[in-house]
Amino acid sequence: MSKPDVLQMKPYPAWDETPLNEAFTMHRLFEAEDRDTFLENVGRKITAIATRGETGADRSIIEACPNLKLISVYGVGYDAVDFEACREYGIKVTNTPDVLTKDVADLGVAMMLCQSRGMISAEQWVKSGSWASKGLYPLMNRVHEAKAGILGLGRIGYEVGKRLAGFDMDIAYSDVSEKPYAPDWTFIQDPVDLAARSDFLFVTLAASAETQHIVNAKVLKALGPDGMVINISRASNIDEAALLDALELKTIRSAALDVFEGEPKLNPRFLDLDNVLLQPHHASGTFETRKAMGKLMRDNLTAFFEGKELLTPVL
Ligand code: 8YV
Repeated sequence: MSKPDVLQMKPYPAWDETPLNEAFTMHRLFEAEDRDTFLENVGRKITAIATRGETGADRSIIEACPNLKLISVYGVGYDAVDFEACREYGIKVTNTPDVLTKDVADLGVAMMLCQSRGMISAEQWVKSGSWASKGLYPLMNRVHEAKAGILGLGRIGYEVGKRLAGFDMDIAYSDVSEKPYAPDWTFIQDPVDLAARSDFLFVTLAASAETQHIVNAKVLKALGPDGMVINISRASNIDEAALLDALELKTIRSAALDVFEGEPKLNPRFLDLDNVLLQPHHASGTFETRKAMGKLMRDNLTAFFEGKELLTPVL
């Protein structure tokens, strides 16, 4: 029996590539010399796409595959998938929720601690000999008992909050509505008001057209010169130009960022800053989680080809 044809947008680790190639005929778009010719040749055969969170599938890809029925995303975020085109052509979309939640929360909290206590430059202080020549490292900022704001109390935001509670932080959150599962945390709907009472502002919202630049110049002004912003969601949730201005002018204290507009290329202004912690979009990047994400993405593909119910549909 011939194997189903799947369009693969980007590479996966070997432990995913092997079972994918065993079960399906994978058409590797990222290896194509000429993307248009490649799609012209295989487009009609394709009924499913395997993609990654930050890669998604845009309208041009969707329209190049007229028999497409499913887009299976390796990632919880599906903002890079053109939902309008999917609705128009009746295409289903799945993602990989839950399996990555705790890793993303772990990294967000680690970024807060690392940046607030200046751990990266403290290591430089040791390695460069400054400890011996100049003495004690400059004092940094306390985390425990500080005020934390969580913008978006979904799965990841909630796990961030649970961890922050362990540091006796005073936790507030903003979302479209008050969450019954967070009775001990203060609900503040307006992001500006949330930022105004926060020392640490976590951005944990699922990105969409509605959340675009939700952290804008006004929010950053409210966060103020003692505030830090931590973004483990998507770059589009923050007005990056306003953030760069705030960091350069030190109208906020610092930022810890795992995501960037146009990543993996960064706005060069970030590279000159001494008040940022820059991470390469790896919040879900542990062996355990990536293996679970790969399996869930494959299981959705298998369910689809076997005519079974999709495990984690988002459309
Ligand atoms: C990426 C992500 O999918 O979950 C998401 O939405 O962006 C990430 O987990 C990951 O970097 C693999 O490409």
